[in-house]
Amino acid sequence: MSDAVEEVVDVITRSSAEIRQGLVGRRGEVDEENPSGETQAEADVFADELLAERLAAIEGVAEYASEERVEISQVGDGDLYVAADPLDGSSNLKSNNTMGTVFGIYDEPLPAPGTSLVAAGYVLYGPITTMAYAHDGTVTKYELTGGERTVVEEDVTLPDEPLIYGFGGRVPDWPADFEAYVREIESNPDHKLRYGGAMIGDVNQVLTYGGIFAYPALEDSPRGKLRLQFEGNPIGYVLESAGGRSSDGTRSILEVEPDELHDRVPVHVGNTELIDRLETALE
Ligand code: FDP
Repeated sequence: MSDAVEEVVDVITRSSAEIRQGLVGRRGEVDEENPSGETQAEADVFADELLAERLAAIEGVAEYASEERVEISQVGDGDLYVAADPLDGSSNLKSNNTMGTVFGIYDEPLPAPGTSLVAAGYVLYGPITTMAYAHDGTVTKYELTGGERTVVEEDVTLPDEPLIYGFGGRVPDWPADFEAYVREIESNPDHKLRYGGAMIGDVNQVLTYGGIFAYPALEDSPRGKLRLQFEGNPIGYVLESAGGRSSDGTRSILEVEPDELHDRVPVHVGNTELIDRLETALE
């Protein structure tokens, strides 16, 4: 791993302690929308500004882009391009449930396809703060404390027997073929529903127990809800590095060519067998 990539991950590690602490007193909304038209929380803005400032100071970083800002910030002349969702699942602030920080480190100017990711990962603000980090085809899980990372598991792979399923979007808005697939998944008595409304929390359950998470195409939103650069690609990269699959419904999310920075993409990630079946169901 290059020194600059390592530095980006170190900065996110250190910043996560402040982002977590910064949630206190910032659970309200600001009078602004993000580029996808969602109301921003005070903590969204705080986390974005913190990461922008810290990542811009790294010599190897050329661009910083996030779900919370319209434009790409040109921050230097390095060869790394960082995209982040500084606070994924921030609608969970009000109820004090799990949230995360998602990041992708690309070697091409943004917007870029997931095939140009050199590393990606996420921080999970659960009862403890953890990180799942993928690079060079492997995933490592860490516990984060005092700005430091401690390895808890190396070469993380998805368990062979899938246990968990969780699907976003309102059921009446699901296309009929997707709904039929879901009914088949839930008819298996070995499968259990887990859905918390923050992608990172739900994906982390899948990485831990095996299974599938999806935020699918919806009847009136054929590209679903989640953003390709900031959510779909990094999560696809992590799950594929852990031996699973990602799909936009027909192919790996990492192969989707972006048109615009804030493009959305249907997200399906999990055990290979379940994603293969999903693609067959959506054909
Ligand atoms: P949020 O709007 O709270 O930031 O990033 C979007 C996201 O959360 C994901 O984390 C989550 O999976 C999804 O939206 C939840 O959407 P629904 O409320 O439609 O279930």
